[in-house]
Amino acid sequence: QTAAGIYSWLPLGYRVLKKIEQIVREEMDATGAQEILMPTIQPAELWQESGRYDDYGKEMLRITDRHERGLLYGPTHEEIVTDIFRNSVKSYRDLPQNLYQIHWKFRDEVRPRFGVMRGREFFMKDNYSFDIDAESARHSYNKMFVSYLRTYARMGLKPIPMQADSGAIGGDMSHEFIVLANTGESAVYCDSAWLDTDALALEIDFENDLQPIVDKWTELYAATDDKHDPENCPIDAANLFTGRGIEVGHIFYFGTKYSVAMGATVSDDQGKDVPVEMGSYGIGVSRLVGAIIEANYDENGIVWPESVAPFKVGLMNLRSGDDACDTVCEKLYADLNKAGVEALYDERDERAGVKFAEMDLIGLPWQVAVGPRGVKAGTVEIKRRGGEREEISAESALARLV
Ligand code: 5CA
Repeated sequence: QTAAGIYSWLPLGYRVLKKIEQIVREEMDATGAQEILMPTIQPAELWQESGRYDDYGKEMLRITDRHERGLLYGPTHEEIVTDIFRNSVKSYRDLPQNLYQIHWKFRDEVRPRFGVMRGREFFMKDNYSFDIDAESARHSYNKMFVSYLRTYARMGLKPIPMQADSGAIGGDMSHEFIVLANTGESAVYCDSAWLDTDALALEIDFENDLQPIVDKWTELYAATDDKHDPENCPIDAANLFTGRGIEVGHIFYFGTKYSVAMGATVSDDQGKDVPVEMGSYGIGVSRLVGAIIEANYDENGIVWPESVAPFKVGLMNLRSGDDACDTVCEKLYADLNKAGVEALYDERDERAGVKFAEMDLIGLPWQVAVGPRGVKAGTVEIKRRGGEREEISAESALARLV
C-alpha cells in the first residue's frame, strides 16, 4: 500500500493482474467488442452536460489545472465514451458498437478496505454498448451477461449473476456478478443448484439469440442480503445455500439516459435523428486478484487456479551451491523456459523447510524440489499444490509440466 487505498503492484501480484487482464481481454474480443484507451483525467464540462457532476459527490476526485479549468480523475467513463461516440458515429449503419478499455479508475471511497478489493485507485475493465433500439440493446446486454459467465469461470471462479440496483450509473436493468468466498463483503442466499453450475460447458454463438441462456441462468434463486427476505424466500431450507460473496462485476442497461443528455444521436433508416440506446459493463480486474485468493486458499497459503497463477511451477534447489543439484536445476529451468512453461526458480541459500513453506504460501500449481539425495538416485520430487509428493526423473517431471 502506497497510500490509503492506493497500491503498487509487485512482481508476483502484477503477473496475476496481467493474467486476469488477458482473460478479460480475450473474452471481450470474442464478443466482437473493440479495445480502446481513454484518459484517466477527464474535463468537468462533460459531467456537467450529463448532469452527474454535482450528483456524484465526494467519491469523485476533483482537480483544478493551472488555467483554473475543472478536471477530475475518472471514476467511470460513460461521459467520455458518449462524447467519443457522438463525434465519430452518425448513422445507424455503423451500429451496433461496443467499446472497451482496461484501465485505472479512482473513487475516493470513505473506507477503503480489504486491500485491493476495495481500493480508491483500482483497475477496471469497462465497456459501453451503442444500439439503434431497445431490442438490439438487449442483445448487447445479453452478450455481456453470457461473456461474463465465461470470463469468471476461466479464472476458476463460480459466478452467480444477481439482479441489482443500478445506483450511480442509473438505468432500468442491471445484474451484479458475485463469486462465493468466506470473507466476502455481502451475505449471499441462493439455490444450492448454483454450486453445480459450469459456465464453461456453455456452447455460445454470440450472434444467436442469447435470451434462453440468460433466462436459464437467472431462473435459479440468488440474492444478496439487501434483497433476500427470509419470510418470502422461494427456496426451502434444505436447498438454500447461505454463504458470503464478492461482487466482481456489474452490468447496466440504461437506454438513452446519457445519449439524450449529451446529444449522442444517429440518423435512422428514415433519415431521422434518434438517441442511441446504451449499456455499460464493468469487471473489477484488480479486485479479482483479491477475490481469487479469497476463493482459493488453504491452511498453508494461496492455491492459484492454473489460468491466473503468477508462474505454473516453483522449482526449488534444496542445496544451492552443490554442483550436482545446481546442474539438474539449471537444466530443468532452461528446459521449462524453452518449452514456454513459466517457472519460478528458488536458488536462495535457505533451509529446505523455509523453501517448502514459502512455495506453499505463494501457491503455484506445481512444485519441483531438487535435493542431493534425489539427484544421486536420479530423481526429483514433484507435487501439485495441496497434493502428494512423487519421486520421478527430471525428464518425466519436465514431460508432465509441458
Ligand atoms: N460504469 C459501470 C460499468 S463500466 C461501473 O462503474 N460499474 S461499477 O461501479 O459497478 O464497477 C464495476 C466493478 O468494478 C465492480 O463490480 C467491482 O468489481 C469493481 N469495483 C468497484 N469499486 C471498486 C473499488 N473501490 N475497488 C476495487 N474494485 C472496485
